[in-house]
Amino acid sequence: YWDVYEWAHSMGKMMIRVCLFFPMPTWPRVSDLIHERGRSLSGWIHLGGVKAFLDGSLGSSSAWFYEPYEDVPGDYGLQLLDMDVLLNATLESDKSGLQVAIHAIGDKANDMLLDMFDKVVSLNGTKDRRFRIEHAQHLSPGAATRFGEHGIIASVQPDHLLDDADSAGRKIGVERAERSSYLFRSLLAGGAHLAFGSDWPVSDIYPLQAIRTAMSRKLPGWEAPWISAERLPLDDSLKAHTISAAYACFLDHVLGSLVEGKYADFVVLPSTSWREFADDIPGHVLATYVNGKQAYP
Ligand SMILES: *[C@@H]1O[C@H](CO)[C@@H](O)[C@H](O)[C@H]1NC(C)=O
Ligand SMILES: *[C@H]1O[C@H](CO)[C@@H](O)[C@H](O)[C@H]1NC(C)=O
Repeated sequence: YWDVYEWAHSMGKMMIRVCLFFPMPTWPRVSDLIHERGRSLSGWIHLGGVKAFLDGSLGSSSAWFYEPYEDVPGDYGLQLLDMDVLLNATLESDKSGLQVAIHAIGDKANDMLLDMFDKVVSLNGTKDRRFRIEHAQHLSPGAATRFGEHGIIASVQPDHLLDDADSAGRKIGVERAERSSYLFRSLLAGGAHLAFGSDWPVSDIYPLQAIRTAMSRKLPGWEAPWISAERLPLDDSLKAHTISAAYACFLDHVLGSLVEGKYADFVVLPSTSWREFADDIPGHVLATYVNGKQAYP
């Protein structure tokens, strides 16, 4: 779709910045495009890298686990790619300078990726790669700290928690669900780069709601949080949705914080203090500025 975005940009219609990831098998074409045009086609359109899927989702019982689903006996989920094929494509993409993002939801899928990343580093040395694991939703004991070893990005979507909090116990058992699910705080403590996103249109696109979910881990109407120890304070949630999300796209030099030299992309909140904001996260912003210009309302 990059040419569609370019068309929108040429018509002066772009109001959001995009960082595009392409299907992993197309890596030679993405690599050629970047060598020809550079990583930024404009201030609005950035070429990120390549993306692959190692497993499915919890909701469809296709996330890849060590232990079977409680509600589908004998079913461990789906492994969508052969690990040797994935290692080969990752090494090739990585050597050509592309950032690699791979979807993993189940604990086994996440461990297999962490093992594969270890291999890439041992075969091709350390460099600033910013490997991304998309979702990193269920982690085996100890996996959270392995993200930190190679500065891997846990690209997570707090609002998916709202879809799973109620059903995870039925799908994988309460004990497994509670020790493995959406371990945001453990990931940060283990040195992972924690980047928030929405996964829109699968989930709601609204960032303030994602921040609220990461802080409260409560479904509407719930009294108690789901896995209370993994709730994040405001500061960490804000960073995950701003500077760390920019870092996860190699765009933290131009986005993600309000400092001289970066784009003036920001919102005006109705709260009068951070304390007030944290106590009662507003349902709306007063205004949105993009590139220094008011874009909303
Ligand atoms: C990947 O596979 C291709 C085709 O089999 C091979 O030519 C290439 O050397 C492999 N690359 C790596 C990094 O192993
Ligand atoms: C990465 O591995 C390839 C062999 O697969 C080798 O040719 C290349 O020099 C390695 N790069 C680094 C930075 O180690």
